[in-house]
Amino acid sequence: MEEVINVALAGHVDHGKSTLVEAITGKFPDRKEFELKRGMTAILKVISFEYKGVKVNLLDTPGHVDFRSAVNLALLAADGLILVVAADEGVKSRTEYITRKALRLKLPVIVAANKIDLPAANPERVKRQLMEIGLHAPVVPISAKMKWGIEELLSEAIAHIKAKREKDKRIVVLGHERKTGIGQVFLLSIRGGTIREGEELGPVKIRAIYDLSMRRKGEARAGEIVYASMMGEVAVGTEILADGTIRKSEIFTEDIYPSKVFKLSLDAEGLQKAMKVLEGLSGEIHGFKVERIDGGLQISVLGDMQMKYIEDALSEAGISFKIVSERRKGIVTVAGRGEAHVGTAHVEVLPRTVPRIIVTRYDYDVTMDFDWVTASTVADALGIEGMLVIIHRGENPDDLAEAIAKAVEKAGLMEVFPQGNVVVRTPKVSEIIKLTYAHGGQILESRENSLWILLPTFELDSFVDEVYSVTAGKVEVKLIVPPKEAILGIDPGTKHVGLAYIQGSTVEVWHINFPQPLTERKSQQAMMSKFVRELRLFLEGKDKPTKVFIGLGPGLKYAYEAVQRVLGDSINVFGVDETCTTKEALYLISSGKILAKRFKGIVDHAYAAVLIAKHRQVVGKIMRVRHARRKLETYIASHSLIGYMFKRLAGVHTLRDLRPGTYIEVKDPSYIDGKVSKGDVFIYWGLTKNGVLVHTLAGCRMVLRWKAGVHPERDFFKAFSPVKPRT
Ligand SMILES: Nc1nc2c(ncn2[C@@H]2O[C@H](COP(=O)(O)OP(=O)(O)OP(=O)(O)O)[C@@H](O)[C@H]2O)c(=O)[nH]1
Ligand SMILES: [Mg+2]
Repeated sequence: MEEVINVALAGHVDHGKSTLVEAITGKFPDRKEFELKRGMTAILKVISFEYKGVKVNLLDTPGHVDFRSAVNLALLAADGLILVVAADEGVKSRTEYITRKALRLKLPVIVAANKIDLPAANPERVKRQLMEIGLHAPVVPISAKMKWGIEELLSEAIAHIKAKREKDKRIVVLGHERKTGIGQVFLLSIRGGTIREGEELGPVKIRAIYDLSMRRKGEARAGEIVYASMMGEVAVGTEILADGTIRKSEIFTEDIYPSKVFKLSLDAEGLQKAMKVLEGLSGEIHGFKVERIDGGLQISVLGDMQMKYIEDALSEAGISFKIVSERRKGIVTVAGRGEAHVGTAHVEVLPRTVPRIIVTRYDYDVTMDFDWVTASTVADALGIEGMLVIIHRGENPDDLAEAIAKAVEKAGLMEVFPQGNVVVRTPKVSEIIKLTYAHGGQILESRENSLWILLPTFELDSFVDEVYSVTAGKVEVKLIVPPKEAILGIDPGTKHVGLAYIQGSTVEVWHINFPQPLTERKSQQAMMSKFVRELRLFLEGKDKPTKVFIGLGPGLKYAYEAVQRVLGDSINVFGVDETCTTKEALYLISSGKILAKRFKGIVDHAYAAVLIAKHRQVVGKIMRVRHARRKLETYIASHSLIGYMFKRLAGVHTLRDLRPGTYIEVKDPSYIDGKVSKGDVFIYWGLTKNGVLVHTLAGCRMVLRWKAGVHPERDFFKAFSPVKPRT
């Protein structure tokens, strides 16, 4: 049989993937009206051609973020990737996203630096930018439009991308569509094993197999992508394994949670038709959800562009509808724009629709957009994702945290819906599958009589109720608490690096001192060896971390490199910006709450890592966050690993006795203007004209204002009690 290789084409929107397909095969792949109208690919397409005796399946993917699930799918079915980067624009957010995924999957990558016919094209810069994010791959300068460099690109691809045939049977469901005269067919990528007509594959049975030109064939082997008509249903993104079990591939489901909800009003007839259309669409675009509501439909989508696709499809089917409301959900973004100056810091936050925070730091030597780095304590505490934080200036982490919180508050934002895991064991599996989809859930794995399901937590209650009712109680339902992950936190300086290893409720920290700064050219290699050696030592005998959080410090790129050298490049690395965590960690350590092996150069990001790990359990609902800063501090205080304990400090009854730096606990919040609660603890620094200057335990400086009529001297000890940490 001839050799088949599957090559995914992916990259940022408009960087020229589809034009490249045309340059290679002579056929422009976009066909849908939506696609042609907007010049944008929306659905995954497989285009086959022969090159030097090898059959190549090209998987053209959309670049727009709302259709990202198609990229995830293509990577699942690919032996390698041609990463298309417009050389005039360089590496953009989607380029980095795809690069990260490909590195994780260890896919061979060839970079097509496209549009070199444009004067601004700079393929060298593309190469450099990709190297900075860890991709060392051949870069072939091309112009898809002028058909330059196509031959070079193909021979490079054939040389590097080899057919990967898995031993065990594995079939990935890439999509489904209707074909005239046949009905529904599924697009299947056979990654391992062989399938034959008449065969039962888990929940489905294969009726007929067709090649991509719809020619009937009796069987399909590993490496092929074919259509199949089947009895039964199986969702896009599902993998079917040798023993008939099915699972939702993690790489397909991750990061495609709906973020926006539209309500449509429709009449009864329109509603029937719309449901049919939407069912069909689930084979083309993924990640959206539909629910019937009073008077119409509620559609959750990944973003506006996906909604446009749905609207177009409904209109084309002659269905009239009206959008009556739209709101954000799930992945949340900052609604507006906020800017704040605090002390040394000047930050800006901007809305962003991708589910991550991008932190750009102009004042460090690392100036790329940290698309691969993504988290911040601030965002965790407030449950915001999808904001862009631009730090223009700010050496002091406290100032930065305060400024970010202020800017976020100005911008107005919402909270996140988390997901929960459930295992349901019952013979009535198909009923449960229906229920799962009706509740916006996903099947992660299914085995005989049990299903492992991922559900939005706010659906859990009603889901479980309905599970009991459809199974008449003959069911076992288990909620799963995610395993205790091991997390590595790194605070990357250039002369001192802090390390934290967190697993469950134990935290261990370590500190590396470099005799010469990491930035010093001459000694860099020796310092890096020291870094790698000590990191290895630190991790010895521990479980391998599943996530690494690196602070956005000046030594970031060295830390990243050391992590890759010790843990490999498939590890998930996140960046944490510097917030109120230093003092927090110091506090925990000084009160013996963290097992410190050495004290100097304490690991501030350890704490951020703890918060971020916890974030996944945060329960939230749509709301505007008011008092962002206070919320942040409360969050930090209430989510601290062990919690703060204070007891009364005896012998302090007058302001003269109250030394700056003393902890004070709010006794009666009614004296204070603003939202503090009884029991909140601050660090006292003095009185201001109309309030009390304090630091929060998280290290943020603030003034607690008195309510009108309060007499500071007389009322201070009615409002606060001096306390000291209980050790
Ligand atoms: N000058 C120049 N323009 C190009 C080249 N390749 C593509 N383009 C143009 O870039 C635009 C986008 O091209 P597409 O091929 O649709 O880009 P895409 O990456 O498939 O876009 P999405 O599918 O939406 O992500 C079109 O206007 C193309 O004509 C090139 O080599 N040179
Ligand atoms: Mg395209």
